[in-house]
Amino acid sequence: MKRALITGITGQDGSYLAELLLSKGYEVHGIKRRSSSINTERVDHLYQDPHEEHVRFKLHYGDLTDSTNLIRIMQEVQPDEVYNLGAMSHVKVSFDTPEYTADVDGVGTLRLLEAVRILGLTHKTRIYQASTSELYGLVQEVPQRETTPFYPRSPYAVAKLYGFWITVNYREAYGMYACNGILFNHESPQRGETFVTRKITRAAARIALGLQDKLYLGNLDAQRDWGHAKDYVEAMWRMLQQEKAEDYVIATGVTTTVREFVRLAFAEVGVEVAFEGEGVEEKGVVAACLNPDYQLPIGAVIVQIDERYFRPTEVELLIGDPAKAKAQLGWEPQYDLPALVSEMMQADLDLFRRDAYLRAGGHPVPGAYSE
Ligand code: NDP
Ligand code: GDR
Repeated sequence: MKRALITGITGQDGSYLAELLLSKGYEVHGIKRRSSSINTERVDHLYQDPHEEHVRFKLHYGDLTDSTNLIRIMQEVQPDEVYNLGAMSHVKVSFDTPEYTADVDGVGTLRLLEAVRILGLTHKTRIYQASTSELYGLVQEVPQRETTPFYPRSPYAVAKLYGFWITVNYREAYGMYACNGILFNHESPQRGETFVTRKITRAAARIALGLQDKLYLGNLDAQRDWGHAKDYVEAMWRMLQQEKAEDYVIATGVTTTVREFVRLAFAEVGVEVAFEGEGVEEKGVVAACLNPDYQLPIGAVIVQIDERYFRPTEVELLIGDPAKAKAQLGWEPQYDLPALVSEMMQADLDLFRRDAYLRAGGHPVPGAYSE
């Protein structure tokens, strides 16, 4: 039985990857951080009572800032495959916490590679590093591919640049099987609530259900190549099953503006959205047309621009070329953007229907966290 160790198992990708590896018969070990509130919600359905026999899913307390902890866990688990998904992964927040982000996302990657090397696991353990399309930053070439020069535009991306190159260096210096997956944005119903897609689908569901009036967003013109996390974790696994370790771009090859994502999400609940310059004159607002089911008045402002969500330096355009992954890994995404938006919207409508019933019954319901 193969054994895998996943950092960041409690995150979006960690939860999908754990499901995938368990379905393939792996024993899955994950590192979770100690927090004052339970942070394992995304993997609770995979929990197995450690007192039972043949347990194939195990969580260990740990942190990418703690080398001795990583070495101990690595020694205990002796994994065949390590997936380094743990990170402070929010680009905007990295401008507020640049030093911590460098420590976790940059030096954290080094700590993990060193743990493998120090323990003499160099030729046993294969390593996947969660690299990112944010490395491309300021546009140098489109579509972006493995050979496109990097130009990072945030403390997050600069930290991930270190993670990328230290992974390449350990592969070349010590003959490790270590790969970078340069993954473009990928989303799902498990996406963190403060990333733009999930922020939009949650708000669209809540507005349609009468639980919220407005959605505040930043740059609507940014363009992203959005895929589904389920497809992307499949690519991670495939990267570690090859003869030779290499780096791969994983993307759909289609780019869409944030504005268009808003339109698609609201269309799922029958709300047609018009933007400034499309019949809406007020600056910085977006209006909604009438939706008879949810009683939204024509012209009601549902999206408003808030400058606090602008970034000091922005990544305007991402569009990836996944040709290498398709040819060498046989990877093909199963989802397109409309299918992704539809799944996210249905999940958020299901999530908030309970709140709508409670409110209809006169009970208080929690407000939405709008960051
Ligand atoms: P999430 O933010 O959903 O998950 C991040 C995970 O990292 C969580 O489990 C989090 O734990 C954990 N983590 C945070 N800080 C530490 C730390 N100091 N030590 C150990 N673990 C830590 O991210 P995603 O699942 O979306 O992304 C997975 C990886 O892929 C990340 O490295 C991200 O940067 C990268 N990436 C993501 C893309 C995307 O579009 N989703 C695209 C390209 C790359 P906790 O739950 O306790 O917060
Ligand atoms: P990104 O994702 O920065 O691409 O990083 P995010 O969803 O945060 O932003 C995408 C684009 O939307 C614009 N935007 C807003 N973003 C947020 N979060 N909130 C808003 O209100 C808002 N309004 C507009 C942003 O400016 C940006 O242009 C994600 C993360 O998962 C990284 O970890 C990963 O490496 C990259 O994707 C690939």
